[in-house]
Amino acid sequence: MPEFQKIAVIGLGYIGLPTAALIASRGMQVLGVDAKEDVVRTVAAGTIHISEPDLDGLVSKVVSSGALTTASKPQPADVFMIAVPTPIDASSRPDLSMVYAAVDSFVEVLAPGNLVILESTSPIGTTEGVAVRIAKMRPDLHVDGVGWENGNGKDKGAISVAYCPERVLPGRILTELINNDRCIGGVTPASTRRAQRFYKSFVRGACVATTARAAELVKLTENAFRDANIAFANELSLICDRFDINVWEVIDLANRHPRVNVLRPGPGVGGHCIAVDPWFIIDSAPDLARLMRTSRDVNNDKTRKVIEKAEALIDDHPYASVACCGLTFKANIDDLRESPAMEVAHALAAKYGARIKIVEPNLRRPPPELAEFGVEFMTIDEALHCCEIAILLVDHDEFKMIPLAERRHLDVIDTRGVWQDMPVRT
Ligand code: SAJ
Repeated sequence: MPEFQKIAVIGLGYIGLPTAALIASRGMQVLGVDAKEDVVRTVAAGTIHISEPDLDGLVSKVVSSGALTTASKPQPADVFMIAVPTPIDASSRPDLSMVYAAVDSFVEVLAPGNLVILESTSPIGTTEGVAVRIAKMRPDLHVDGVGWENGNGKDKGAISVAYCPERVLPGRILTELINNDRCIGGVTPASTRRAQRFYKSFVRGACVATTARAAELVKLTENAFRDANIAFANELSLICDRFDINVWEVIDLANRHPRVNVLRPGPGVGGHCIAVDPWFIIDSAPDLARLMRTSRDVNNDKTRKVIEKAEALIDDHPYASVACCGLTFKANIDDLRESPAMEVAHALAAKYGARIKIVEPNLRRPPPELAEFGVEFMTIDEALHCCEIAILLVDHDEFKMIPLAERRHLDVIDTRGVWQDMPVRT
């Protein structure tokens, strides 16, 4: 009999839902669990509540075949996979309440031999904390790695606990879920091996074994590394600005060096990962994580600098209409989470009201927090027609296609280097 037949995925968000659908398509029986009733209903109907290429077809298929069902509470299963958000609170400290709530939701239905996997981005030590929490709440069970009498895989009935971070890029989630390498860290080597066997049943990439604590730090390292590299690019853009040098040209030329790869400056760093995850390291080692802390500050500060620069330009042209081009946190998606473009548009809308026009080809209507300032939502063609200033905030394909002749009349702040063929302010 296969070792893993019934899988419960707790959290049907950007990671949980694609993972649940993928596992269901590999012949396992999956129960998708979410605390939000509307999410449970949407998925149960074979539809999706997030936008991700090819996900709608896959979910519809596995729901209609019966391989994926949904519920608001977990039921007994062989594997419990936790994929819930781990945000930061108002003081930039990790908020793990949803992880603990997920554990508490299935702890009563855990049975000997079950495998518990945490996929949510988590501070070092969280997976061990999950194992200890389960052991405390279910003293009748053996939890691998907790207590001297357990561990090392000797007890076949032990609960295994492991960490395996997701690393997929929004927009490429299904492809990357299958093909990316995974790092898998159990609270003991035996737990690692069990989790490895599970992932190998649906992942084509390598499933590399490590410890739970190392796996937690690997995930945080990836995003903190990217944050620091973007901070370098953002800092460079400010230096170039001061000396009136084109930063895009500098980066292009520097990157011709075989060992240099400067990333692209922007209006700041957005999304639910890169702007958040470094805090998980900074919070646990504030005295050591100096570069990571500075990188966060540099990237946040870049957004404020863009706002100041836009205000100066708009104040110089008191009768001009201003197009804010793009609101999402990166190109060609509809996701506004932690978006620096949104922060810039919000500050300008609050100050200049109806003079601000919003162009966002990936949304059907302006977000309510902008609409309240009386800003107009329009297409790029309308904005080219009626605006004298453009603040380019996201490098959407629709903007890249506008030829110089159609935007020559505009005064531009190009935060993404899309319209480089005209005088550029970054
Ligand atoms: N950005 C720049 N300049 C760049 C690259 C990105 O300003 O050169 C900005 C983007 O505009 C955006 C932010 O950074 O605002 C983040 O975008 P991203 O494409 O770098 O990353 P995410 O947040 O979509 O996904 C990241 C990925 N992590 C890494 O590339 C190390 C992804 O693989 C992770 O799975 C994901 O975080 C996650 O869930 O943690």
